[in-house]
Amino acid sequence: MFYTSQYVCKGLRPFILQLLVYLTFICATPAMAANTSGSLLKQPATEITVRLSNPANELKFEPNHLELVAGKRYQLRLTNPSQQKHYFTAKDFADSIWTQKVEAGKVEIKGAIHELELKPGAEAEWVFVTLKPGNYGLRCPIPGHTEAGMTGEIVVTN
Ligand SMILES: [Cu+2]
Repeated sequence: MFYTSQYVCKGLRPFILQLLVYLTFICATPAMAANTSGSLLKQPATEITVRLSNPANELKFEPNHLELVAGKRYQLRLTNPSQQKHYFTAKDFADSIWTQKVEAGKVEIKGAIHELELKPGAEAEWVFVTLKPGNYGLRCPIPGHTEAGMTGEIVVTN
């Protein structure tokens, strides 16, 4: 009887060790993920300003080429110094990032954002963390604006 239980214990030991390793792995993974996203959110944001058109009402983004790095936090300030409304539309880009918030006036919007419309003189701040490297298109979809060159490119590198 004594020998039997000792034998069982010896046989179980590697299994228990394996189970412990497995459980540690399961427990560590969500904790590590939470830590990673926490530190991504805490890093200082790089500020970038993009103007939608200009006081001369030219149909373009200034600048129209953005180079970002994946895994970094950005504060994208959008302004519209022209006399008509414009859109900042970069749907694939918006799908590839994690939006922390958009601030416009006294309103702070949380959650996924796909497109921003800026009325003449408006300003908005989009705070996000880039996740997926890629080349993403930017445009203003108001009829005639994309065609006139109100387009741009957002490049996210590793
Ligand atoms: Cu426009």
